[in-house]
Amino acid sequence: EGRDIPVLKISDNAAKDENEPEVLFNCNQHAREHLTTAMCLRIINRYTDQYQNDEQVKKMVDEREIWVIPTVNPDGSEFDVESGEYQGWRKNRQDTGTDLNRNWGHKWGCCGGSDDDPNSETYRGPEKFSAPETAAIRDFVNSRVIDGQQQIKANIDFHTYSELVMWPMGYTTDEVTEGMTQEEYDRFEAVGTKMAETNGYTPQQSSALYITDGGISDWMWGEHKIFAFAFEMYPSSGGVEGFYPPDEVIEEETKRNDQAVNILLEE
Ligand code: NO5
Ligand code: CA
Ligand code: CA
Ligand code: ZN
Repeated sequence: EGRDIPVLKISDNAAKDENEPEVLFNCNQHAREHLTTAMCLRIINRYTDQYQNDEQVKKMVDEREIWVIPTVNPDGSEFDVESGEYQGWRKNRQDTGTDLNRNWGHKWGCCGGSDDDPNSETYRGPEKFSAPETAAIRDFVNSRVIDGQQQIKANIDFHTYSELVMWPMGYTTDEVTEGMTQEEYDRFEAVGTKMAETNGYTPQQSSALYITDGGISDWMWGEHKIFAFAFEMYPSSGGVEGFYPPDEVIEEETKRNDQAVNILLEE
């Protein structure tokens, strides 16, 4: 539907492309997962408002360049709320909708972790990057390759719900696979576990939940070697109402990830 996908940059000299590690946080690939949008807004507020007050925030703003995309799926997100009644909508708004987190180009459609039926909730689209949303973010991430070096070093893609910290690969239950050595896997597991110790989520390889192919983290790592995690936020379980917690939980459940976000920026 042509809505913009905003991307914010937070840094001490934001107008300059400095020689500092870049980190990307993105939220709301899935339309109904509104708590994640609040998560990205918290990251933005914390890394701006707390610059004077919080040593760690100041250090990371000074020594990193932080990119935040609060909504990857603005059309779907608007559709989910516009009637005044929640629609339980997951996908984008292209025809019957594409599941953006099955449309990324690493091992797209390879392994039974997505659907070729346009009516399915996990429809992968007619080809990789057929969704304007994934294509736009692909182009942005590709544009951060400078002199052959990807500037973005780490990423968290926020979802709801199940309270999980997940790492690649999603398309296979193998730990070691094409593009993932044991040493690399061990680092994902170590940092994922360390982050999970701070928010009380369960740390696991993405495929331990279920197999997904065409997911964002597999692409970030598989194509760019970006240290990419996906978080499933509050609540830990539930039905469709799990996507619509009351606004009273926003502060607590976004704050819950402050330390994990700090850890990824450090790493
Ligand atoms: C995600 C994760 C496996 C990343 C997905 O319930 S969710 O749809 N938020 N889970 O299936 O893409
Ligand atoms: Ca830079
Ligand atoms: Ca900086
Ligand atoms: Zn999701």
